[in-house]
Amino acid sequence: MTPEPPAFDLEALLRDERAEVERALQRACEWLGEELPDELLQPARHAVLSGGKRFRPILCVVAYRACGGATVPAVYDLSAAIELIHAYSLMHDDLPCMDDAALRRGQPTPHTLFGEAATARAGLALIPAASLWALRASDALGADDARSRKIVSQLNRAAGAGGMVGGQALDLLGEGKYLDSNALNRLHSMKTGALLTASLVIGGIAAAASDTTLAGLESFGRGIGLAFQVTDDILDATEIAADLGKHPSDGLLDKSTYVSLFGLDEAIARAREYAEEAAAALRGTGVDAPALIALASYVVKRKK
Ligand code: GRG
Repeated sequence: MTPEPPAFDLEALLRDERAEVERALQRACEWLGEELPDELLQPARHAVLSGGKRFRPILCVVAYRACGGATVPAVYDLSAAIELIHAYSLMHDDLPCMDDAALRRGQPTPHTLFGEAATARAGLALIPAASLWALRASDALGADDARSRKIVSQLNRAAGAGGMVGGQALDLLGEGKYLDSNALNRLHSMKTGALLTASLVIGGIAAAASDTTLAGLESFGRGIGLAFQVTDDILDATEIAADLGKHPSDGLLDKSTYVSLFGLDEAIARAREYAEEAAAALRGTGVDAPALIALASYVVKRKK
C-alpha cells in the first residue's frame, strides 16, 4: 500500500514566509527613508509595517519557487514591491473620501494618526517606489530587460485603471446600488483579483517560467481572487470588527456583497468552488505545486 504523503504544513509555510517578507519590507522602508521626508515616511512606514497577512508577497515567492526559482533575498524584495502597492491602496481606501475607516489590522489607520493630507501624499509616494523597488529586485535576480519590463508592466497593469484603481472606482460608484453576480465578479476581479493574480505571474516571470505556466498561474489567480473576495464578504458579515481588525463593514457602507446577494450558505459554497476551480486550473497546466494548492485552501479557511 502506498503511504499517504505527509500533509502540507501550511502554518509553517505562512510563518516562515511572513518572517522573510517582513525583513524585506524593512529593507524597502529603509530605502524609502533615504529620499522621503519624515512627514511622509511616518505614514508610509505605518502602512507598510503594520502587519497583515502578507498574502500577495507570499503568493509571489511561492509561485517563483514552484517555477523552479532558487530562494534568494532578492525574490522577497520583489514580493515586497507588490506589498507597497497593496499598502498604498489600503491607506487611500481608508481615507475619509473613500471608506472613512478608523481601524485596519487592529490598529488605527494612518490618516487618524498622521492626518489626511500626509497620508494621501505618502500613499502616492509608494506607487512609483513600488516600480523602482521591483526593478532593483529584478536586476538583483539577474532578469534581463525584457523580463524586468514584463514584471513592472504586470505590476502597473494590475494596479491601474484596468485593475485595482478601476475596480475601486466601480466599488465606489456601486455604493447604495444593487449589483448582480456578474457585476460583483467584474468589480472584485479588478479590485482584488488583479493584484493577487499579478503576484503569482510576477513570481513566475522572475523564475523565467514558460508562457503555458504563466497562463496556468493566471487562471489559478483568477479563481483564488474570487474565492478571496467571497471569503472577505463572509468574514465581514460574520466576524465582529475587533476580531477582524477593521471597521466599518461593507454592510455599513451600503455595498452589495456576495453574502447580501446569495446568503451565507451559498456564499460559503461558492468560495470553496472558486478555490477548487483554481487548484484544478493549476493542476491542468502541470505545475506541481502543493504549496500553491495549500494557499488556495487557506484563502477560504482564513479567519481574517
Ligand atoms: C482612484 C478610484 C481610485 C482608487 C484608488 C484606493 C484604491 C485606488 C484602491 C483600493 C482597492 C482596495 C482597497 C483593494 C484591496 C481589497 C482587499 C481585499 C483588501 C484586504 O486585503 P488583505 O485581506 O489585507 O490581504 P491584509 O491586511 O491582510 O494585508
